[in-house]
Amino acid sequence: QISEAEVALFSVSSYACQRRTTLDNHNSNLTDALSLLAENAELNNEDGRGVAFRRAAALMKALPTQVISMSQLRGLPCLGEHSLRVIKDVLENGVSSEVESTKQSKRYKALKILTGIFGVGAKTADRWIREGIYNLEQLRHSGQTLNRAQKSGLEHYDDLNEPVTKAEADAIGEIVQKAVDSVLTGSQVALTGGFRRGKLTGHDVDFLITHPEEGKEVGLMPKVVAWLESQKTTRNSYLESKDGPARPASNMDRFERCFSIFKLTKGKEQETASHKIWRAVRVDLVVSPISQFAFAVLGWTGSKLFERELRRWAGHEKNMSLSSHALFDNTQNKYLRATSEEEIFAYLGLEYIPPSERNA
Ligand code: TTP
Ligand code: MN
Ligand code: MN
Ligand code: MN
Repeated sequence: QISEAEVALFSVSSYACQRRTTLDNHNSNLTDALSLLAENAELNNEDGRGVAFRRAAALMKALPTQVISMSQLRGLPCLGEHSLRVIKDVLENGVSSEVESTKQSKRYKALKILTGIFGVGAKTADRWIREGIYNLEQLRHSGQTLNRAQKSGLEHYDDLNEPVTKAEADAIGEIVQKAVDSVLTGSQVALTGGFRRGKLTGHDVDFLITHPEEGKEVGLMPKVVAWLESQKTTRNSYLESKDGPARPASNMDRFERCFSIFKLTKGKEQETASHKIWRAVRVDLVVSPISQFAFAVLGWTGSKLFERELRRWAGHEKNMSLSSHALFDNTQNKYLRATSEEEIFAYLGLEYIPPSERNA
């Protein structure tokens, strides 16, 4: 038994954007459990619960050592009654009974499988489950009408559920750069998302595209997509996109964006038993005007929780509104211009946190 005086105590900010969260996680047994419950809540459209579990998981990720005793958690923020119960279960029994029963549940398994299809969200999956569809086989034989993206997602299901490696992300980056160079000289491509935070694998590859001359980026996305589509005969090509190339974006933000699937030629060493010489990879492309570029880079680098916490900090602590386009100061009633992420953190009164420490 370890006495209370011997256990390490932690002092941690309640805002993830005030913490340095690297990929070096000392409590993955706890964060895996909390993340699974967060995911389950999100899959069931229980957003409040999802955020609560995400915040608890993010707090545990930020702790500098492994937690071995509940007494170490005293006074820590972000840990609600439910999260504490899950943590206690894992510390005492090695696993959380709630996590184990969730993992085994027919509904959770079906939601995971169905939302694993590109273009299928929690609402569609729920509707299918209510119609008795629990897996891909049942979906294929159900006569459900699938849109183009979903058809493509089903066709490339295994590829798209296999993690993307950094090497593959770099290869995709070269293709995107080539496409962008071909349609508008001087355009710039920046890697965002998890790979910018130093992750070694991802579920997709995220890129932000801009041009140093304001306005030149208008209409760039459809041109880039057309170029990629024209490469159908070459070894690397573009397969399908979810949002039409030039369609106005959803309510998330107003950038031209394209959630797409690329066909990436495999290196010799990666060729599989199936002798397929290419694999499908999810790629997100976003175009931003140069005046908004710093905000877009910050907004698309993530993690999702880090972004959420930045916006919460801005609103609650600074009376400012932060988006992937701009920062508005409600007190001064004006937009604050920035050309770097460092400037945005400074406006927010936050110590600069580099991408590799935004893995909340
Ligand atoms: P994701 O690509 O979903 O996540 P990720 O790159 O952190 O992790 P993964 O390895 O699983 O791909 O999103 C990256 C960032 O993009 C995320 O922090 C928030 C932002 N984002 C938006 O701003 N709008 C959107 O519609 C989406 C999907 C993401
Ligand atoms: Mn460490
Ligand atoms: Mn990503
Ligand atoms: Mn993405």
